[in-house]
Formats: sequence, C-alpha cells, structure tokens
Amino acid sequence: MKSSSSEWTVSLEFSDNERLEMLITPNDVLVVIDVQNDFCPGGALAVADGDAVIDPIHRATPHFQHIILTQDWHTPNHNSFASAHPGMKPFEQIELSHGPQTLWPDHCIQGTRGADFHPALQLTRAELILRKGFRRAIDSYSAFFENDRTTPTGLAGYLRERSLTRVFLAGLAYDYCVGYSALDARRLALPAIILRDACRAIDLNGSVAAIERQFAAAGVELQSTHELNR
Ligand code: VGL
Ligand code: ZN
Repeated sequence: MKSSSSEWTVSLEFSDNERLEMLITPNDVLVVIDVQNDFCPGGALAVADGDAVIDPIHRATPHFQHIILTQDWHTPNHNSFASAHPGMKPFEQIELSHGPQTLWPDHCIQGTRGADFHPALQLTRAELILRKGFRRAIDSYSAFFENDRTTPTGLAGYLRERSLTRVFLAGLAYDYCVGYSALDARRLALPAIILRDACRAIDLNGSVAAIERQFAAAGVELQSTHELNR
C-alpha cells in the first residue's frame, strides 16, 4: 500500500498481485455521506454524475455490518448560502470568525425534497442517520465536527460507544463532506478509507488536488469497492 511521501499518488489501478483485498470486520463502519437530491443531477447543488455513487455504494453495503448515513440539513437563510450575504454569489468565499467559508446555492433545507435522500438509495440497513449543518450560523462539512473544527456532532462518541474503530466513507462530495469527514476520522486516530469509486467531486478551484494533499499527509487511504472482500 502507498504510504506518505512526496511520491504519493492517487491510483485505483492495481495489478493482480497488488490487489488489496480488504477484510471487513464487525468493528468497521461504512459512513455514507449526503446522498441527497440536491447533490444529484437536477438538484440545487448538483455534483456532476452525483447519482452514479449509488450503484457502488450498493456494491459495498453487503460487506458491512454497520452503516451510517449523513444528511446535510440546513436552516433556511443558512450562513453558508450566498443568498444570506447580500451582494455575494454562489461559489465565492467569505471570512467568518472561524475561518473561510465557500458560499453555496441554497441547498438541503430542512424538510424539503432537496434534503431528502435520493430515492434510489437503499436505506433499510442504516443504523443511524446523522444530520449536520443544522445551526444557522455555522456549516458542517465533516460528519464529526462543524466547520469551526471544534463543535462535535456526536459521531465520535457514537462510534466509540459502539466499538466502531475503522471508518470507510462513500458519497458526496469527495472534496468536501467526504474528505473533511475522513480527515477528522484521522484526527480522532481512526483508520479512514475512502471508497473512491463510490464518491463524486465538486472540484471547485483545485479542491480535489488540495484535499488529496491533505489525505496523503493525514494517512487517509483510497480504495475501490471492487477491492472489498469478505
Ligand atoms: C457539501 C457543500 C455544501 C457536501 C455540503 O455534502 O459535500 N458540500 N454542503
Ligand atoms: Zn451544505
């Protein structure tokens, strides 16, 4: 497996003898990030090909005993919306007291269809649905901490109490909520493996390259759902 070095590259091409067969244990959890209508084609903050994550997620889920879903769940007039900042446009950046905030189109507003999970996503086996971003003043990309990087969502405590000690991630968007969740898992000293083919990216101003540099430094691993084996 690739380790951290300046040579680190992101590759899903494995020759047969390199093929890494991941054995999933009862202490592993699959966290499916934000597979919601607004992030899928036709949605308010559509990620290109966003709904294409669903088949790979369904290929992965049978391997896991434990599945958690996250749901981006914003108030109307949320501070992360460009519409809440007169004169600002979506995808521009502002400075908030806790740091920079990219401004988004209104999306995933509590109780709206855009905030619903994509209808094709099979939810039945999910043990927890964790909502995030529900405080008007602060966004939450990560499933673990809000964007001040200190306010907890409760997920770390949940995983600890349930002895879920290794985190696999999939969903939307690779370079935002999936990526920040993986980095926070590492901050909590949990192994974090992103199922890359089960994610799609927003890719705004080099955000994919930037987050992948952070993955390399933090030890976030990338795998394919095709590498999962019982
Ligand atoms: C997300 C931007 C804003 C995500 C959520 O799920 O990646 N990105 N809200
Ligand atoms: Zn959001």
